[in-house]
Amino acid sequence: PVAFDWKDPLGSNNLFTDDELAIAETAESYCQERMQPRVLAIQDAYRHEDFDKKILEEMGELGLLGATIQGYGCAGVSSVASGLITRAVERVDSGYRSGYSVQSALVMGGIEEFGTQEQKEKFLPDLAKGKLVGCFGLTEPNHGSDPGSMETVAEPHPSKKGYYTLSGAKTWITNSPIADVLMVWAKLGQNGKIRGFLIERDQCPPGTLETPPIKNKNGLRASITGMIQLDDCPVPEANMFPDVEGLRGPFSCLNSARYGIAWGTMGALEDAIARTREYALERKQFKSNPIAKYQLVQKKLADASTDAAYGILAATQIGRLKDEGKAAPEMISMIKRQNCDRALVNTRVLQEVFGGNAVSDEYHIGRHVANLFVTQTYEGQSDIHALILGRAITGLQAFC
Ligand code: TGC
Ligand code: FAD
Repeated sequence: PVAFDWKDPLGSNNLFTDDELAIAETAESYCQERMQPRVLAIQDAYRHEDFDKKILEEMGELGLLGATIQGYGCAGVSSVASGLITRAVERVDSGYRSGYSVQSALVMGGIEEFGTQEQKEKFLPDLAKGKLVGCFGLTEPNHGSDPGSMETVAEPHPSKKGYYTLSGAKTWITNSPIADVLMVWAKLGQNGKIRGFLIERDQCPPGTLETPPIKNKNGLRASITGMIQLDDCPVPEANMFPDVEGLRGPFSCLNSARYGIAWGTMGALEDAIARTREYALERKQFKSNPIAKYQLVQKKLADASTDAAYGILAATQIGRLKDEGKAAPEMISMIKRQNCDRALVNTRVLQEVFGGNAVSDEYHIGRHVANLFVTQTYEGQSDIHALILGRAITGLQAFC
């Protein structure tokens, strides 16, 4: 009989091409050999909320940033290969995956899809190298799940021809305190249509752009998060996306990022499974039995492995459809919601296997649980994705 591999329960590796497996190997080696020795550093990052910007440069050197983009120094790989990279990064920490996703899927992906030729040539090569850091500003203090009600406004500049001024506030923005290029979505004062702008920090006059960090988070602490405060910030019209208006712009960027999260969360869950298995085999209670021998512990591992294996198969399927232009946004909502929910529920249950040690961050399981709560919340909270699916199933809108 074929041997069962607990690390790949449903044999998903058989679905990947040789190129995809080679890219996964590069990403896993980087993450395990160069990130993993920094585990204590990661815990330092987690304890001290310190994001190591150099990680983006290192990923850039390996060609992992914006990897699906053709040209501009990007690797031009399949969506499944990019999913495998994302899974490798989040196996280490969701915060690093967050920094990587924002750079690759939201910022680079958005510029590739909606940018002018000049914008692509100006920004993509340095974003691909990690020399420029990007962020994506959609959420506002009063408008999270409902970004269509945003208040940030772009008005024609009163004195500078060919310029807009942007005013308003974005919050909970990954990478904003360290971003060089800020993709901000704002409503045009003239007609209320949402447009995308690329703000260059070094071009902003003093006092027009502030990006204070949001400190004391209880999840995603290895990622840097902040606000974007705009006070009549001048932005050239040449930095506006020319042809896309309305929510289709930001939501198209989100399709790729949500797809990536569906992969990434499976990496975090797989790491939680591996750590729990190892702990349960070593920890003995009652007549020197490893706790892994007990049925209730085995069921927790069986449930988690099943959800991880199913989640990877679903993400692979959507990746293939995406490259063929056959992935509906609702399919992405389905895997984003399911994989984030199952990763969170299972890691929370696996946490129990560690007993009191689960409370120590040195066992990593609590870090994954706290991080995975955030993944279930951003890029559309799970209940919002349920409503997106409910609307597609019934034809009835339940948001308001
Ligand atoms: P709705 O009427 O549904 O749509 C408005 C327009 O947008 C189009 N559209 C899409 N286009 C492409 N892809 C999609 N997935 C799309 N979804 C909608 C739609 O066709 C329509 O176009 P048009 O041309 O007819 O105007 O808009 P609504 O206001 O009713 O939306 C409701 C809802 C709930 C679906 C939506 O607002 C939503 O998804 N809310 C969740 C908000 C969200 O996801 N925010 C994410 C912020 S970014 C972030 O969290 C980054 S974290 C990254 C990290 O750190 O890893
Ligand atoms: P709310 O919209 O206030 O929702 C609160 C609760 O109410 C949720 O459970 C929601 O599901 C529920 N709810 C809302 N409306 C309905 C309804 N109609 N029916 C049923 N339930 C409803 N945003 C960015 O733009 N860029 C980023 O880079 C970014 N990074 C982030 C990083 C972190 C660490 C975090 C925590 C958030 C980040 N976000 C970012 C913001 C994130 O996308 C929002 O937090 C998310 O979209 C939810 O919005 P909200 O927090 O305003 O919650």
